[in-house]
Parts: sequence; structure tokens; C-alpha cells
Amino acid sequence: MITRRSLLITGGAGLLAGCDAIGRSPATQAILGSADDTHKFLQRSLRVGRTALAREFRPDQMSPRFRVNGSATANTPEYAAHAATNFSDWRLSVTGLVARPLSISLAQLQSMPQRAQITRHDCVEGWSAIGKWQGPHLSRILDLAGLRDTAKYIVFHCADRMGGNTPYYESIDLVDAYHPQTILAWAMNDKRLSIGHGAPIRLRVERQLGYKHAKFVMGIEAVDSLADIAGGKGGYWEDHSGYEWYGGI
Ligand SMILES: Nc1nc2c(c(=O)[nH]1)N[C@H]1C(S)=C(S)[C@@H](COP(=O)(O)O)O[C@H]1N2
Ligand SMILES: [Mo]
Repeated sequence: MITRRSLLITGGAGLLAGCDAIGRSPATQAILGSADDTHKFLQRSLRVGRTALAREFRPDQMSPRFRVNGSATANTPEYAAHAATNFSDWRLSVTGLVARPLSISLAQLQSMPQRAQITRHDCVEGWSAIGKWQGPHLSRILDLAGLRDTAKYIVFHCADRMGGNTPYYESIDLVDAYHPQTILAWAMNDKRLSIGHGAPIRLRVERQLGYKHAKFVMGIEAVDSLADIAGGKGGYWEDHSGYEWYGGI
């Protein structure tokens, strides 16, 4: 008999096949983890009917104007100093549950194998825009750092402070972290990412809503639980406005 539960579990295992391919089995961890982890797993598994890849568009379909939304810059002296030197001394830190913590320059990110994609960004506030994004796969960076078996989520720590002091942050699970369209974009529409759109790098996680696409990313952290980070719900808007952690489109 096919039950709703067996469908969910089978679907989840299918989604996680990419991770199994690199010798991990987060499906078991996700199913047997805490109640909160299980809730997140089910929340995303219900989306299993969607096609695996987000739709990609042709160059002539790109929006003539792509609005800047949320923070238009990061309001700290450290960020201003990096912006003033064109991010030449900026480093992306990769920490947490990794075998080799990393500190990666923008030039290094630019010299890794790149993916470019033309996708539609959907903001919960009710606007969409099609743009071209380019950067290395997040998965390559995680593989360079060597994720530990206990890692379940990837957290993105941003430079901007909401309301003057609360850091913007976001998080995704390993299914999205290893998705082929998940990149750390340093270029938009064939130019270097502007400050408004999140320089020096911003996350593109194409099957989720706009608020998940963290701009001004300074650090990436691999964790086994989101409970101890800020308000514990996995992101700034999740903590403050009740947005869903899995913002599937
Ligand atoms: N660091 C940071 N990332 C962020 C935001 C923000 O305010 N700060 N806003 C989010 C929201 S709600 C949206 S819709 C997109 C907007 O991206 P854009 O400015 O390139 O249009 O960034 C997302 N990422
Ligand atoms: Mo948004």
C-alpha cells in the first residue's frame, strides 16, 4: 500500500540522491533527527512534485530593470572599508562542521569553474525579475572545505544589520546546498555584482523565494542545528516575521 508517509520518505530519499552520490546519507539523519529537523524535512519534502531544476530563460527575456530590495548596502564600517577597496582584501570564511576551515578571496571564487544561469527572482512582496547570475557552485566550496557527516544546514552570515544591529542571515539544507543551480554569484547580467544587489557575493538558490538569496555574504557556516543561531528559526525574516524556513516557489 502506498501511504502518504512512504511517499514522503521515498520522495525525500530521491531528492537527497545527489548527496548520497558524494558518500553521505543525510536522508537518514534528516528523518531520525530532532522534531524540528523532521518538521523542516517534511516541509521541503511536500515540494517533491516540482521539477528538479528552476526554469531558465533566454537572454532576450531578461528584465530591463531589476529592483534592489531589502538592504541596499551593508551599514557597517567594515563593509564600507571593503567596498572602498573594491573587495580586494575581503575573504569569504567557511567555518563550522568542516574538516578544513577556509578563507577565500574574490579572485579565487572567480577562478573556480563557473555556472551562469538566467532565472526569475520572486519576492514575497509581489514582484519578480529575470536576471543572469554567475559564480562557482556552492557545492564545490563545501567539498573543498570537507563537510563533516554531522552537518545538516549551511548558514549564510551577511554584512548588513537590520534596524542598525541585527545581522541578516539565512540557511538552507544540503539538498539545496548541493543543487546544481545553487551558486555564490559575484556577477549579475555580465557585470560585477553591484553593492545594491549584494556585492561581493550573494547566494542564488533558485527554487526558493527572494528572501532566501542572502546578499553581502561574509561567512558560510556548516551546522547540525539552527536552534542556537539568532532567533533559532533559520533566517532573519523567519525569526522576525514568521516567513517559512523553506520558501519554495
Ligand atoms: N543580506 C541581505 N540579503 C537579502 C536581503 C536583505 O535585506 N539583506 N533581502 C532579501 C530579499 S527580501 C530579496 S527580495 C532579495 C532582493 O535582492 P535584490 O536587491 O538583488 O533585488 O534579497 C534578499 N537577500
Ligand atoms: Mo523579497
